[in-house]
Amino acid sequence: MRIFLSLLKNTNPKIEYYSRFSPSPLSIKQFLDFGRENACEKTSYMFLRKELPVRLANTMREVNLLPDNLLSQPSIRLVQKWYMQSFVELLDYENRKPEDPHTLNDFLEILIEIRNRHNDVVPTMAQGVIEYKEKFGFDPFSSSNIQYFLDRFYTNRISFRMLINQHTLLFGNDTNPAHPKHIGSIDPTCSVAEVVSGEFQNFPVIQGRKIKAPKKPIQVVYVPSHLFHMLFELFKNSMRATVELHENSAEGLPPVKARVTLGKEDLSIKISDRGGGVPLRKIDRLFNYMYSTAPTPSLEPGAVPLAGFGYGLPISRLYARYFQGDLKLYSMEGVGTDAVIYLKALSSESFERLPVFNKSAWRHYKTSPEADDWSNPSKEPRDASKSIYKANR
Ligand code: W6P
Repeated sequence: MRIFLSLLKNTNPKIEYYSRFSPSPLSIKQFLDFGRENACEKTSYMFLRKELPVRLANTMREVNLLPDNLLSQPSIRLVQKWYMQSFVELLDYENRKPEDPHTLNDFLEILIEIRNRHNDVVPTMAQGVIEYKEKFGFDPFSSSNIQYFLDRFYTNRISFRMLINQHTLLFGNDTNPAHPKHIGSIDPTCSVAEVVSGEFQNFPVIQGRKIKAPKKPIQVVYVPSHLFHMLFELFKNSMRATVELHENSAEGLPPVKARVTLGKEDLSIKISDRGGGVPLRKIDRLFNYMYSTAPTPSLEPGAVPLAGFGYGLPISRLYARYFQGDLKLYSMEGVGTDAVIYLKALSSESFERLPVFNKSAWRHYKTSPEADDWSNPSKEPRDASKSIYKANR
């Protein structure tokens, strides 16, 4: 039965073929240069008709390594079906010449269809994790596996949508008249403080409060929607903590402060709150997918969890890491939390950070956890079967 299942999983030779290629990471500078210098639709087409199937196949092979208990959940099956359909649709273009009159337009249309098909991947996967947790409970091993997988899977998705968006924005009809300077989804002079103060002054808690704008504007070549996603999430968390701690205090609410700095390597954005902080032990949980997906009995059948389900922080961190940055929390319990977004200052250094399906990734799923090699706080005698002195393997 087991052999049969694994055969079934890998029957598609095209997935096998494309998954043998590693994705080709692009830097923001490359995205920009390509979009600027009288961008060539044919070149973009020739690149994407190979690169998109490569990225899809890499991630599909990895989905297949998930434990059967998780793979068999209906939501996960549905997501798998979407990926397979999009993959097959792209294969249509393997032999279609860009010179043929309909190729480029058909390709544009199919990209938009694919993007729409995958709109709900994140909440649907979240639903799958809930289904799994309800049936099999929470255990550290599956939690760390799911964490590893979803970080890679969602990064792949971010990158996939980045590629599609660049192509459709540059060559489709949906050019954005509000932002004529933007190259696709990239703002070559993204003013960070403007995104911070401009967008978030409308928050009720922050209105009329200090958002210190830096004297000289700090700019970066970046995707404003990614930056907005991260900042929105951090402000939301800071303000929630602030309001919850100070609800009944006479002094009112302590401000949420933002600070932006530019160094040689890093552009850093710090959001500081006085919301009481989070104990160190609980910080990791804020980024944990399995921990953050609370089973909700009130969810109607077929309905899908929405925002506020706790995927905001881990996915914001993926956005930061996608272009070689990071997102970190520094909290002091009893006081408050500093959240820092790190971005690469130079667009030539912000290469896409992409998951690669290889032996080393495979090993993550297929090797069982070893005994912990750090002491356990419990005073119980340790499990003798795991002792090196019992049996030297
Ligand atoms: C908190 C918890 C948190 C998460 C992320 C960002 C800011 C904050 N503040 O208390």
